[in-house]
Amino acid sequence: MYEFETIKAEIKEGVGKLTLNRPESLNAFNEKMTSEVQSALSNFARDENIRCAVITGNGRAFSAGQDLKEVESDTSFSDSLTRRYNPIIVLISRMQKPVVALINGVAAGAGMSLALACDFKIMSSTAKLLQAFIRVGLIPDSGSTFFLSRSIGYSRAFELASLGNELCADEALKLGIVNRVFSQEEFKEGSEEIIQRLVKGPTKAYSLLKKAMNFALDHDLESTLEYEAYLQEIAGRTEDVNEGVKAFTEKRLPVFKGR
Ligand code: T3D
Repeated sequence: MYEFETIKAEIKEGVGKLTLNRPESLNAFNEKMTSEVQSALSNFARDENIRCAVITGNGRAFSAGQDLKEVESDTSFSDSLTRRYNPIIVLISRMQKPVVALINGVAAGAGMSLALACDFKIMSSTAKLLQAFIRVGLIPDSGSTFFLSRSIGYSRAFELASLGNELCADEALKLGIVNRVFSQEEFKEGSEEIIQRLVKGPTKAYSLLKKAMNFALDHDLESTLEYEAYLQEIAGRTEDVNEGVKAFTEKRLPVFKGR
């Protein structure tokens, strides 16, 4: 357990769980919270005992994005994004383990970007996604243009970003923005089952998988084939591969150690 003011960060049985904890403002990001999220995610990235990271919100929201009460007339948005938000998105993308977003409630603006940056997105059936930026005259940031246009294509991404309408969980699932939707009653158990699958998986392979998939998004087939072969060589030398193959021949489930 790390000590923070605006978030909670705990480590339990291989899971690093970060809970955004400003429920009175729907977990909106103030200066302190962006810096604490950066620290917690850096710790999670370094800690080899953590094999899966989870990000969620306390109360009825995941996060309402930038704390609008902290925005002033001379705010430099470029400075704020470069210094505060962008490092968070990069930390998630580079984290050598799966990062799960547990979207317990509304995720708006940069809160939605944060969820989109995660590798696996689990949403409560009552939660909403909202590209709120345009409602206050801003454009999507913190990776929203990148993740949305890639996951659902330009037309739909443009619609969400330009109209700023709320997207319900079922629509988000249908569009492929999130991976699973659970009712409020099933949310804890359903998400725990997926987290447990990831935490007991071959962590090094997950990390290489993230690299390979991200590479494939903006490279041609031949470069991707070459990069896959390079990464597979690394995967093939892990302890977990030995265990996986041994378990197959012994007709049992593998016990991966993440090494
Ligand atoms: O600085 C930079 O780097 C720029 C970066 C920008 C990135 C961004 O994220 S821009 C987008 C910022 N976010 C928004 O525009 C969303 C604003 N919030 C809303 O639109 C609504 O609150 C929701 C649709 C998310 C939820 O609506 P509802 O009706 O369920 O709740 P509410 O009554 O609006 O909010 C409850 C409380 O949370 C309320 O507090 P109060 O007035 O009762 O004391 C409200 O002010 C507060 N709250 C909600 N969102 C924010 C917020 N306080 C500060 N900042 C917020 N973003």
